[in-house]
Amino acid sequence: MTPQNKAAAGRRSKATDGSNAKQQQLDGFATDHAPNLTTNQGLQIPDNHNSLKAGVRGPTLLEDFILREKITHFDHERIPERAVHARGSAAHGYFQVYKSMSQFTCADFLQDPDAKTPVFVRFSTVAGSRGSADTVRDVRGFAVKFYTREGNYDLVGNNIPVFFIQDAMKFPDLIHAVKPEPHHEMPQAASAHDTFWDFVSLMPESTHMLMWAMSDRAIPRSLRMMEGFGVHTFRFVNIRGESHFVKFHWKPKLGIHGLAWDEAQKVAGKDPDFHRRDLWEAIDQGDFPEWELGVQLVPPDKANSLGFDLLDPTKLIPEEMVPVQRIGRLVLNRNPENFFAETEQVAFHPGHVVPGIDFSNDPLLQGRLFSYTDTQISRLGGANFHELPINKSVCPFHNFQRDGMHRQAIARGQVAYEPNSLGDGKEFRVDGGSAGFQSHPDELESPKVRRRSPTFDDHFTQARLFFNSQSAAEKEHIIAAFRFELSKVEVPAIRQRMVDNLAHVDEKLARRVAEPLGIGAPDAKAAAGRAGFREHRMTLPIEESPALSMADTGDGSIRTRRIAILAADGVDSASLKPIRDALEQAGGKCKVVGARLGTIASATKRQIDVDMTFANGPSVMFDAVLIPGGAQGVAALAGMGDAVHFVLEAYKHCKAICSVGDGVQLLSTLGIGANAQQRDAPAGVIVAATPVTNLGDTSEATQIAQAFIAAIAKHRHWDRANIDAIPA
Ligand code: HDE
Repeated sequence: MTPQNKAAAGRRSKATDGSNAKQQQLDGFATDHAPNLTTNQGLQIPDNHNSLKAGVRGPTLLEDFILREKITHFDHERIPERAVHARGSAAHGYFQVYKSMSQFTCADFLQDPDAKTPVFVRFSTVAGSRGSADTVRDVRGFAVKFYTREGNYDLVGNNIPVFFIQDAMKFPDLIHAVKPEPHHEMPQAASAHDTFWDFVSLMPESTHMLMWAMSDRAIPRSLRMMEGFGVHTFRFVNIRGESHFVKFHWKPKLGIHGLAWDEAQKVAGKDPDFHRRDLWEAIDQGDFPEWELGVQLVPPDKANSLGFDLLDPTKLIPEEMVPVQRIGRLVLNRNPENFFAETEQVAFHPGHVVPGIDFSNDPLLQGRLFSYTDTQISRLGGANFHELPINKSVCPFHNFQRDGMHRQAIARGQVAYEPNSLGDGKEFRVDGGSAGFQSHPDELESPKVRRRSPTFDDHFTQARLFFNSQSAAEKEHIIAAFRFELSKVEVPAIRQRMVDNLAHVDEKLARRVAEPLGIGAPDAKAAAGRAGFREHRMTLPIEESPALSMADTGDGSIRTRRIAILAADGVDSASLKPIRDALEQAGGKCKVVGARLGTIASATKRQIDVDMTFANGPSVMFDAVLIPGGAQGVAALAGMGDAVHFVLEAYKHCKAICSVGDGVQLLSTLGIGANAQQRDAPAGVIVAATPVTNLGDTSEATQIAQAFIAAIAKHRHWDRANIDAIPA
């Protein structure tokens, strides 16, 4: 057990709120380092370095069962990766409801505000392989397993509230199109290639999701800074059998933040584990990520008056039409002990529900209900994956399912069927009754058809709503993302088809996207003439939904934000220290970055530790940059290409930058500072040319630090002018 997990386990073992139920169960399976080595049969191994040979220089003997066991086990160490969502990172935690939701659902874990339900949450990218980079442009999976007292409940969602397709029938086609192309297995973990855009441009129903996928939602700054959504409409059912339609949301405490696209691509090379590391470190350092669970509730008699079909997974319910009620919180407070045993072997399934939660007839959800058990059987090697420690419910389970690969339970007795009278001498029959899970008695009487409902026909109104709701900078990012992706498409007709479709979202958007792509102007008419295009127009009571924008979200804190302090020999420690202290007090994580590890000497000959180098801690690893004063130190930085690149790149990626004393000069020289009067500094650039000695005056330093903190808390200054002119 890691020291941090040990400490967490110690805290939890005293908890009486239920939050430790899963941990206690997992502890029963944990193994620790032992002072000797044995075979899998428990036989002690005296020598783990040499195989059994016919003489020291002779051939290895087939008899060496110890060698054979070790190598055979190794040969079978790998299991198939998930067909989608292969790359993931996970953590343990708990969920706690704020107040009883009994009016709407009888789900036990949504009743008692004093109870904490253990959870395991896995985040993932969709298209890439297990070893692919974290920061690729992609949808993120957000899968939550609640270990409730009534059985496991899985909310298997994404960080985008809609999906590319409306019917499960198209899922294999969608995934085949986005995965690396089958003839040469390229590109890895990227949608920017012909087959993806060929498919989606022929499927106008994907347009709304494409708007989200081209937004900064698809390149999150951190897994801790993403929303989550159940996507489909589900049902809440209360004890009286009354039902409400429900959409689930996860709202991150830290706000919703993205990377710059250039940055995301660079991070993919500099640290492919960027998101995994960020999640691990935050939890390890006690900065537990937190989300609130939100629900949008729609009574059945209101479901048909929304202007769109609740069963259509390419539509969301604007929060301005049905507010999101925040009903509880999710806290992730413990890293897994073993990646394979937990993160890799966890098996989610949208069909894992508890009494009080039921499905809707969304045809995408209905297909998922089939897929997930099926995929686990091949991925985890048989039907007994529910017995793996991470998947086991914390409440007892029993039935007459028997045998199969890797069965763990030893079912005692003569009886493996129902009804029976031989189990414990009494007749045992489970045949109706009002206990346990009851399917909502939805009335169904319609002809069998293989058709799409006409109420699913509008493919553009909500795509437009999303675009209209974005800030100016967010709109620019979406346009740039479409341009980038389509520029990678080799067949011009596919690029053209896509911009023709976009003309139905927004003429200007389509024109701007088309401009650098070497194709004709967007042709809305041509799009309308193609197969798959639907005319239906829905009427929404709103034209913008501010809740769809990522701008200005979060609690305004800088907790866990990474700040680089660029320094070289001769740095002015009098300006560095008070600002650093203030940043760290506000929860920022500061690292001194220099040319080499070890220490540097300040202007007053103090030794300052260097935490990272320009090579191993480039600007894309940070949220903000501080350049302290000190003439000699700043002159040294100005002469280092890596340091200059660091500052320019941070500027181009719209990060907060603060420079004091002589540091100000560096920014001016690079053309990204203030004018000679220290006025008109670009957005998010804090300059204070105050003489170094005056910075010993802490109130001045505090003021500068506060301005810097406010700039970091804004996340990025996307509206910063002239970034295109910056070479980085
Ligand atoms: Fe999945 N999806 N999916 N999906 N999905 C899988 O199940 C599938 C869909 C989602 O961290 C697979 O265990 C079908 C929507 C997440 O382990 C597989 C359809 C949403 C994860 C599968 C969908 C999701 C998966 C692959 C359309 C958002 C990762 C491995 C009918 C609401 C869970 C596995 C984890 C994983 C099938 C569409 C979310 C193959 C057939 C929509 C977060 O069963």
